[in-house]
Amino acid sequence: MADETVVEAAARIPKVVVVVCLLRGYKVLLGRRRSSLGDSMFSLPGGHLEYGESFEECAIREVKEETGLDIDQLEFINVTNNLFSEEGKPYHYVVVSMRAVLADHQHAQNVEPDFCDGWGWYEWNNLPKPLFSPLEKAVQAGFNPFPV
Ligand code: IPR
Ligand code: MG
Repeated sequence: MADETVVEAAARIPKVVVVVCLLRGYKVLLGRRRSSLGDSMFSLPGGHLEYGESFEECAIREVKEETGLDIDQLEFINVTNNLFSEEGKPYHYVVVSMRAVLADHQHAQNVEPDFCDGWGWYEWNNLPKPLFSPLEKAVQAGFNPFPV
């Protein structure tokens, strides 16, 4: 398309992100996004897979960058293909979901306040609204990060 901007063209390239379900009891850690994409919506910690990273490495790095938490013993949950739009702009994300169980003494810090209002623990059966599109879609499809 002749009139397409570089930013618009980049948005049409599918991207891989790794999100992490940090579990404590029957709660999960969510933060309210500060971003042009999914602003004010509740989201799992996570972000873009960098060149050469494993899913585990990406999960550990993103959780550290965003919450200050050190996590290990990560488990792969699933991968979903997400095509959604925000204010009419289409986005295509392949979302890899991982999980890790957190001990009581570990506390999340809001390391990137420009990108997140803060982290909180939410009961899986009483999640806050609105959820960010990929998470909302997964929940609607019956996604449950807790081990059976
Ligand atoms: P980064 O890499 O900045 O943490 O990405 P993000 O959190 O803005 O995006 C990850 C979620 C996808 C689905 C937009
Ligand atoms: Mg992120």
